[in-house]
Amino acid sequence: MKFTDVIAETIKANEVSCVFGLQGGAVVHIFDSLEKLNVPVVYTHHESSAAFASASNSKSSKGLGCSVVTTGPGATNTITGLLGAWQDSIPCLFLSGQVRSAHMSYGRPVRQVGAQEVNIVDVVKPLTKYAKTISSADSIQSEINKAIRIALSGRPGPVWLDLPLEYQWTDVNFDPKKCRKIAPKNPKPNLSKEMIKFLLLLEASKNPIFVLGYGVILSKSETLVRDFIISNGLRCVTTWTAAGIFDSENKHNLGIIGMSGQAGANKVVFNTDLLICLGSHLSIPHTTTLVESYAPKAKKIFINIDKDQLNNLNLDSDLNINADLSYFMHLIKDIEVINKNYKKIDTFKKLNYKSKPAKKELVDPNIFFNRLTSLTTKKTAIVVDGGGTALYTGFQSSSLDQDQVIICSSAISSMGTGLAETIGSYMSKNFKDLICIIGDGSMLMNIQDLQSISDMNIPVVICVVNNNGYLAIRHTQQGFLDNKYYGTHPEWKLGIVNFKDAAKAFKIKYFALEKNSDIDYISKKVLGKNYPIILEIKTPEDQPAMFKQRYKKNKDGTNTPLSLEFME
Ligand SMILES: Cc1ncc(C[n+]2csc(CCOP(=O)(O)OP(=O)(O)O)c2C)c(N)n1
Ligand SMILES: [Mg+2]
Repeated sequence: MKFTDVIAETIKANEVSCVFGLQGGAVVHIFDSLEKLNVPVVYTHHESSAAFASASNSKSSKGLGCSVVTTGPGATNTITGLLGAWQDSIPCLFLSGQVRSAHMSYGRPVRQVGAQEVNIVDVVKPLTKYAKTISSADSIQSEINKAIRIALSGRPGPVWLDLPLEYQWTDVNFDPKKCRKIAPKNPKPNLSKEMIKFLLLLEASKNPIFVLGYGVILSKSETLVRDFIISNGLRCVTTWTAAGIFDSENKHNLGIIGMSGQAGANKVVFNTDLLICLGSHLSIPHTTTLVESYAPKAKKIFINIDKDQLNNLNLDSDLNINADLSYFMHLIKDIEVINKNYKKIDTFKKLNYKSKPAKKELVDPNIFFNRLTSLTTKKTAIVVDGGGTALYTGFQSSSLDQDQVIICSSAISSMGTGLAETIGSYMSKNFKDLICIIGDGSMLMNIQDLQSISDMNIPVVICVVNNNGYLAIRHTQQGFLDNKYYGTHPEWKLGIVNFKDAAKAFKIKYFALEKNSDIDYISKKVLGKNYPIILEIKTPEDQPAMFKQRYKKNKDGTNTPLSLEFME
């Protein structure tokens, strides 16, 4: 069988719901084989979009993501998306076309040999679990199987295979038995010692709080975790992207923690005597840099599949359990937890949302987004772009139903991810409706993705928060640089497009929301449609986030950061 047909057969056998990529001389054979086999392929207008879309597709389909890109700049254009997949632990297979082996610079003291050639494997190695240039055509089946197994096993993450051109049309042996769906391989360690300590800590705690991280979703343990917490009358908080595990309104769920999280949920963490972190290592964006004083009254337990991560926690830990979370949950699922009291802690939940329009004449993005998301159907994916207001509003104001997903490349928090992530999530076919929230500045960073959204007629409401440029950065310039808004405002050398004109250029329907009193009417008008809509939200140029970490002003003019207990 042709080498690239083996690749296509393996991608199909692994139930990849869509491949994202962009053409080039070094990948035409791969795309041809995929198309021949009717594997869904979306051709994006930038390789960075292909990478973001494939990671989002993996998150939304709970399966393997896949990108195909050409040699040289095609490959390097994926790096930010690759970094996102690496840091968010998303299993993605990246395939790059390469020049012929004889024209590769690898191992030679030169910068380039072949046309548009780069030794991509050395570039991506630090951001992948496995990266290899194929060096014999016949090894393709075993290499691709190995790469997929590594991507899915342990703490998931991206893998990369680089495919020299001359192999791509070679005929290779094909064994249908070897071309199959690869299952992750995770050990089931003996945890008897750890379990005793876990049970003692749990028993001694008056008000244990479970912190649900993205590992709960990656290990497909949502139901086990939910059932355990509900049946034992326990309470949890979630990290940003784990927010869809419970309804926002569910009494067992006390909200989203972290710097762009909610005030009440953060207060919960500071008032418990035990934190049980499931699939979260409590990264700095969740704790702030004040790690020594984070949740000082609480003993801390971390259950994580990644041993290296457990050995490099930012916080002091009382118990580390190195295991696959679904295995751990099976071990504890029949335990009965008694005598817990959440009377005081439950009162903090009401601090999670405050609706107070900052300026009457324009729209408060928090009131808008809370209302819009509360009107959505169950099968909605909420895509939160990584820049500025979108990030804060998306997490602080979303009203979520259980099993809705919040898609966000939260670890990299990169501007301009949202549109591509919308495309990736849509192609999972798991969501009927999509909402994307994105800043005006971030939208311009990857505006080419509107062409794909328009061509594919994706049923998404793209909520563009217009505050005339980069508000998040203006806040910093205001505080530290005497209001000199270089590069963050149209009067300071940062132009912003007219979104109504842009929508027209991409043949997408456009609405504007200009005042709070229209929120209900416009929200109902844009939801539930079977085509894309750009909804421009006109917000004040100085709209503050609903909650922020606070700083204490010192007499000498310096600021001291306060812990998230005092977020407001
Ligand atoms: C790729 C990338 N470059 C730079 C930044 C730094 N950054 C964070 S927020 C922001 C401004 C985002 O502007 P916009 O999308 O309009 O959101 P706003 O802050 O105005 O709400 C910038 C430049 C980033 N997060 N990602
Ligand atoms: Mg902006």
